[in-house]
Amino acid sequence: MDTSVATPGTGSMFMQDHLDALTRRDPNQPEFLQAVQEVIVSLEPVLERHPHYGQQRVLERLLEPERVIQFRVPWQADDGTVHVNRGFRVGFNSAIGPYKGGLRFHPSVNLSILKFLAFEQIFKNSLTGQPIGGGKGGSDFDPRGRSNSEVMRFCQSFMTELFRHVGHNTDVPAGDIGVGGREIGFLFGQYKRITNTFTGVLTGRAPGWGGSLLRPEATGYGAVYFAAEMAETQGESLEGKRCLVSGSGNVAQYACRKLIELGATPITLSDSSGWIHDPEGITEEKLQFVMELKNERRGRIAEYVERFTSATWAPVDSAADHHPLWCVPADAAFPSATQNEINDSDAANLIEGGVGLVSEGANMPTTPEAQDRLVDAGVLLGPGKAANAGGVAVSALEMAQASQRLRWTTEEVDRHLKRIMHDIHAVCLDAAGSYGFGSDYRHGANIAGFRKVADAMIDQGLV
Ligand code: NDP
Ligand code: 2IT
Repeated sequence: MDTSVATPGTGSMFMQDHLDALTRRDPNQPEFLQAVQEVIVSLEPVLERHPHYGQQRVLERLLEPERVIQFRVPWQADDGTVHVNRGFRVGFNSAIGPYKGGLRFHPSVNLSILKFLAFEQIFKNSLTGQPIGGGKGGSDFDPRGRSNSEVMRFCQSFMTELFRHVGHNTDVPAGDIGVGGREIGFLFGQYKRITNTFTGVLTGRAPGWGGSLLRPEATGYGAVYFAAEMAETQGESLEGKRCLVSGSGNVAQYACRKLIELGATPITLSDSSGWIHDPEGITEEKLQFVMELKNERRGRIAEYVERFTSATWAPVDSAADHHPLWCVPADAAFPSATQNEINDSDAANLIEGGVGLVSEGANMPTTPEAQDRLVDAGVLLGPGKAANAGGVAVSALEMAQASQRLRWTTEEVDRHLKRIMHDIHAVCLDAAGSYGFGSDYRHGANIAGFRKVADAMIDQGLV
């Protein structure tokens, strides 16, 4: 199907043409279309001011992944039963570096979700200022309730196909939902065995075998550093702020830790079964319990209230039009679970509850309508592409350390992370301001991320 648009040009009609063409081509990829729409609305003034982007059809080229790999992942459970899952890797854009982005293991994984994540990763990685392209991958495998041996066999089978498509100079995966240190270990072991090489092909490795210190912490810490930067524009800090955090995995845990360190008070956490509210605050001691519960015992957040009686737990009603976590009165919110977890009703509840700042630890956690509502109400909204870029930024630092065969100290990595988050914040505001979007971080992130990649694509010709 020819999906090219009539004449390269600019304007809302031109942007709508792009979306219509994309919708005709991929009608069953709602998450991908949503992610593209969010970016496209920012680019109109950019294409107007720089007509060569249109003449070179940069947008059409950018919207099509360079490559999409799908493969079968057969594996055997402990009880002897045979299972078959789908594996994917999307290499979306390599204009500024090797594909870089996480692997997600979750039953909901499909091509639409991975294309949205890989597409966003292009802009996020560009914003970090590091030489990394955009990619993402994963599987519809559900690690929940599976033994370590089952997870190992699954990871080995997954890598037995993936190995031929990745490499430290080609494509460097890392973790995302359902993929943490345990899975990275199993994946790395199999890659090393098959290829007879010990390289920096995956990030998020343990510090004892090539990982960077502070990589596990980086996404959550970075989202809080970004929030602190946003607060500072109002002459404020995070100290004393009551904070809503969703999720209870990697990003949520380390967002909580940094909030506590900075004198703020996280008061909620969640998982896909329910959520907890601890009005007395989640302290470092309580967080240690959550980390042991989620990372070692792989239990449910409901257990929190058995241990800490100051808190309440409630189940999630997936049919409800809002999530009660976002109704709790607070000053700031850190959505750190999954995409579209804040809808328009949730946004109204956040505003009603006094939230003045939202820093997106998750990828695309806020629906477009909810984003508009928040921004229109004057809430500072740090988009995931910018606010959660700390994770991939420290992954790129891990790549640098692997190339140097050196390990930096925690302090050194943290200094880089803080500087990178500071720079991303500044670049977003600068780009938003220069293209007429005031201080709207969403447009700033899209524009600054886009320009660097677009220029690189033009420099490298039609490839
Ligand atoms: P984890 O697997 O460590 O934790 C995910 C958490 O979110 C769990 O509490 C999980 O609950 C919950 N969750 C996942 N899917 C859903 C769902 N469909 N509905 C409700 N709750 C859900 O993942 P991470 O913390 O690494 O990732 C969280 C978010 O942050 C994702 O959007 C990811 O893309 C993003 N991100 C992660 C980075 C990283 O470095 N890890 C970097 C940048 C962004 P349950 O256990 O019940 O499934
Ligand atoms: O969404 C993300 O940025 C990640 N899951 C981390 C990617 C990485 O390569 O560290």
